[in-house]
Amino acid sequence: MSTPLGPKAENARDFLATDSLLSEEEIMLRDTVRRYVDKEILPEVGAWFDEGVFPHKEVAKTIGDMGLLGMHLEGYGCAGSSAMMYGLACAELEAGDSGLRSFVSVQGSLAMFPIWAYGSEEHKQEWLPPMAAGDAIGCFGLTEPDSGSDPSSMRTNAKQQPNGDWLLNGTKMWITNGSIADVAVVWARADEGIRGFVVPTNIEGFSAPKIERKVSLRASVTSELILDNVRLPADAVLPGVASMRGPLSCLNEARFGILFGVVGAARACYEAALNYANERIQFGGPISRFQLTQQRLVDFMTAVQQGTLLSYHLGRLKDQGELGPAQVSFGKRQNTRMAIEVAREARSVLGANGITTEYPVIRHMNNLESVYTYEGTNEIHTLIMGQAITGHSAFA
Ligand code: TGC
Ligand code: FAD
Repeated sequence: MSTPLGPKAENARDFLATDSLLSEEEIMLRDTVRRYVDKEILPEVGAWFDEGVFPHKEVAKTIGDMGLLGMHLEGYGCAGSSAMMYGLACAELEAGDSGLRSFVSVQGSLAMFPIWAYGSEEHKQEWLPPMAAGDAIGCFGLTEPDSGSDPSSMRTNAKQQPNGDWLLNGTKMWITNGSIADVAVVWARADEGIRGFVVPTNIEGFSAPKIERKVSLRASVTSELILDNVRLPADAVLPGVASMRGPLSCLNEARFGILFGVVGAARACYEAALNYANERIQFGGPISRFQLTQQRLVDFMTAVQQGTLLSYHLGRLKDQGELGPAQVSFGKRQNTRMAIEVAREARSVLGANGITTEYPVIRHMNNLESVYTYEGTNEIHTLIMGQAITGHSAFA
C-alpha cells in the first residue's frame, strides 16, 4: 500500500513535513536535545514525579554544558542562539516533563533575562556566567499569596535606608526553584515604582520553604519566599527598570518558551497513545483499528501539527523582532489549551494503564494543569487578546 504521507513526511510524528521549515542547524539542536531527553530524562522522570524530587544539580550541570541555560541571551557565557532554537529546545525538554522545561524557563527567561536586560555590569558579570553553566540556580519572585493574576497589587516592599541600603519585606508564593536557588530576582514596591532586586539566597532574613502536596509538576521544586527585613546594599537593585514593565517583559520571554514547550508534551501524549493503541489487543486485534480510536489519534496528530506550525510561525516573528506580547498570549493560550485537551483524551486511550505513571500521559496531563495556570492563566491571556482586538481593557 502506498504511504498516505508526502515524500518529506518521515512518519506519523511529522505528518505535514514541518521539519522542512527548519534549518539544518535547528534540526541538529532539536535532535541533540531530543536524544538527551530520551536517554537521560525519560527513563528516570516517572520515578522523580512519583517521589516528588528533581535532581537539579546533575540536570543543571548537564544542560548548562549543552548550552541550554539562557541560550537566547548574548554574551556572559550564554549561547546567543535564536529564539527559534530556544523554542525548539523547550519543546524537546517538555516532551520529557514540564518540570524540566520549567526549570530551564525560569533559569533563562525569568532569572537570567532580567539580570541581562536590566542589571548593572557587575550583576551580569557576577551571575550570568555561573547561571549559564548551571553552577548557580535562579528563581523569579513575582506572585504573592494575595497577588497572582494581578501582580501590580503586590505588597512586598523595598524601603531605601538613609545609608542607601534596601530593606525588603514580604512573601512570594509558588516560586519555581525557590528553595534550590542561589539567587532570587525579587520584585517589590518601592517609592519610585516596582523594582527588581538581585537577592543572594544565603542572606539573613531570606527563607524559602518548599510547597508540598502538589499533584502537578512534582518533578519541579515550588516554594514560598519569605523576606523578613532582608537588608541589601544599594547596588542590589536592577537599575534598568522601575515599573511593572520589568517583570511583565520577562514573562514575554518565558511564555514564548511555553508556547513551544507544551507542543512537546502534547506530542509525547499523542505518541504514547498511538503506540499503545497499536499494541493493545481487544476483540481480537489492536484497538487502533477501531474507527473511534483512529478518530482520536487523528485529532491528536492534527492538534500537535497545528501547534507546531503556530509555534514555528511565532518563533520566526520573534527572530525578526516582530512578535508582540498579545501574539505571545495567542500562542501560550492556544497551545496550552491544545496540549491539555490532547493529554486528557490520550489518557483515556490507555484505559486503566493510563492512570499510572508507568506511562507518561497522566504525568503530562497533571503537569499541564500548572502550565494552564502559570505565566498568565488561560483567562488572563484571553483578556490580553480581547484588549488587543477591541481596544478595551477588562482589567481597568
Ligand atoms: P498594565 O497597566 O497593562 O502595564 C503596566 C506596565 O507594563 C507594561 N506591560 C508590558 N511590558 C512588556 N511586556 C508585557 N507583556 C507587558 N504588559 C504590560 C505596560 O506597557 C506598562 O509599562 P509602563 O512603562 O507604561 O509602566 O499592567 P497591569 O498591571 O494592568 O497588568 C496587566 C496583566 C493582567 C496583563 C498582567 O498583570 C499579567 O500579565 N498578569 C498575569 C500575571 C502572570 O502571568 N504572572 C506570572 C508569574 S511568573 C510565573 O508564573 C512563572 S511559572 C514558571 C515556570 O515556568 O515554572
Ligand atoms: P488567581 O489570580 O487568584 O486566579 C484564580 C482564578 O481567577 C483563575 O482561573 C483566573 O484566571 C481567574 N481570574 C483572575 N483574574 C481574572 C479576571 N480579571 N477575569 C477573569 N478571570 C480572572 N509565580 C512566580 O512569580 N514565579 C514562579 O516561579 C512561579 N512558578 C509557579 C509554579 C507553579 C507550579 C504554579 C502553579 C504557579 C507558579 N507561579 C509562579 C504563580 C502563577 O504565576 C500564578 O499561580 C498565576 O499567575 C495565577 O495566580 P493565582 O494562582 O493567584 O490565581
